[in-house]
Order: sequence, then structure tokens, then C-alpha cells
Amino acid sequence: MRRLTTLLATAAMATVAAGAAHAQKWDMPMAYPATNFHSENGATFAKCVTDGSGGALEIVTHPGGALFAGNDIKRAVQTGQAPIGERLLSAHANENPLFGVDSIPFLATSYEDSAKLWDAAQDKVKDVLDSQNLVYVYSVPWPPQGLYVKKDVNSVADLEGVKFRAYNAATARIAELAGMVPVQIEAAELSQALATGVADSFISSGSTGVDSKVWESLTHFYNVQAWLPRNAVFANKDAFDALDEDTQKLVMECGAKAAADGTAKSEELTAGYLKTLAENGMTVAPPGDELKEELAGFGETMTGEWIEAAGENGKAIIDAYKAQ
Ligand code: PCA
Repeated sequence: MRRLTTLLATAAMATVAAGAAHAQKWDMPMAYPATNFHSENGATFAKCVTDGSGGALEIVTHPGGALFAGNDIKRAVQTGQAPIGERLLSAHANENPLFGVDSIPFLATSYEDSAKLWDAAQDKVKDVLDSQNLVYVYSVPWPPQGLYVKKDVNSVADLEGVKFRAYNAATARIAELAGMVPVQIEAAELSQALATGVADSFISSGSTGVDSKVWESLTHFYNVQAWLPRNAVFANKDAFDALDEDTQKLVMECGAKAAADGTAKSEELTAGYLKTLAENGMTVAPPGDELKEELAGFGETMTGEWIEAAGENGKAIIDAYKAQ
């Protein structure tokens, strides 16, 4: 009897071991809060892969920078510390200007234009990611970017000396052009930075303004609609290549669905975020003519600078975008 029990136990353990060898778990670090639409969309993507593979590839999201801080996610995936992750692409424009294609001020300011620009750019961006040991899975734009401040701003002169939270090279460059003082801060630290006076202004979407309850520190949102930056999800190339073909296909199909659904959600939520800012006492307004013209001037300067930095590939993307 004892021998039979031992035999059965051994058999059961062998079954578990065989199952474990086939089933895989992928942890997916994400930088933004669990309730943010990107994170919710990422969780749906993860479920799509987990369910679609019958649990053979389980993807588990870790929002809020819980596993890796935003700025460390890309490197973690490149080096295989995480098999997949989501990151604001333009935060890495300092590695390659093509990552900043979505943050050129006033080049693509609507969802329609954002899609066109991405159409023109995505193959080249995927190539750069590939050269960094990354496989592009999907991306979703944030709502249009506006200017958060705590006073009336009628012209760029009103911004002089203001402490400005930057999240990528483009936002840092705007600060420089406007005579503001840039400080690089992750969204996860934004509320605290505003509360403690480390920053008094920033450019971002209504989504991040609501996530960070910015009305506790700031008073105005100027809806300048400067650009729609993207969060991209990418996998470690070695981890992806190790999947069987059907699972690779599933990841890409779930990714395509996440891109479409996430983009639709982003657009659908845009007006509601601005309403929430206003309901919490903020002045939500379009920029006045002077501010608008001066910011458009920054856009021209920065478009030129980007094309110069991104070289032939950059010029080809802009030409293809404008030809559409
Ligand atoms: N929210 C992100 C990037 C763009 C956005 O709308 C942030 O502020 O970090």
C-alpha cells in the first residue's frame, strides 16, 4: 500500500513537472497606474494571450512601475530581465530620434493624423527596436497633450523660469525654448513633485492629469493639443523566438486587437478627462492666439531639428506622412 501511494505520488509529480515545462509565465512591467486605460488595455491583452494559449503562455501585468520603474522597463526587456513590457516610446528618443517621431510638436495632433504618422513610421521604428533585441507587439497613443500650469499664461514670456516636469527629449526641449527649468519626472512621481513644488508645470494628457489629481496643485489646463505620444509594448527577442509559431501568432493577434481597442478607448475617453479636470475646479481652455503662435513656432523649430537628427529615415517618414 505504501509503495502504491509512493508510485502514485511520483506519477503525479511527473505530470506537474511536464506541465510546468510547457506552461510559461511572462511578467509584463508597465509604468502607469492599474486604473489607467493603457494598463487596463494591457491586462486585456495579457488575458487574450493567456486564454488563447489555454494557459500555456500566461502573461501577468505589473502596472504602476511595481516591477521596474518606467525608465528601466525598456532595458529590462532588452536584457531579458523581463520578457515583455510597456514603455512610453519617446522617453527613449535620446537613444534614437526615431523613438521621438510621435512627439514632434504640432506635426500630428489628432487621432487620425497620429495613425497616419505611425503608418509612415512604424516599419522603421520596428527595425530600430529589432536591432536592440526587441520585438514590437503593439502601441496605443495617449490623448492630445496640453499645458498644465498654476497661473494664467497668455504668452511664452509668462512661462519664464517656471519649474517644468519633462518626460522625454521633446518636453525638455520645449522647456529650454520657453526659458523654463526642466526636471525629468516619471508619471508615478508626478503628484508628489507638484505637491512639493519640485515642478509647477508640465505637458501631458488629460488622462495623466486625472490620474495624478493635478487639481490639488495646479489651476489651468491649456488644451494646446501638441501631439499624441505612444506607449509601446515590446517583447524580448530571445523570449519571443523561443515561443512556438502558433503562440507567436497569438501574441501578435492579441497585440493588433489591443492596438485597435486601446486607440479607440483613448479617443473615447479624451473629452471626459477634460471634464473631470474642470469639475475639480481647473480652468480648461484653448490657448490664446499669442501663446498658440509662439508654440507653433517651437513646433517648426523642433520639426527641423528632428529631421536633422533623424537623417534620411526621418525625412522619408515625414515625406511619407505628408504625402498621405
Ligand atoms: N502621459 C504620460 C506620457 C504622455 C501622457 O499623456 C506622462 O505624462 O508620463
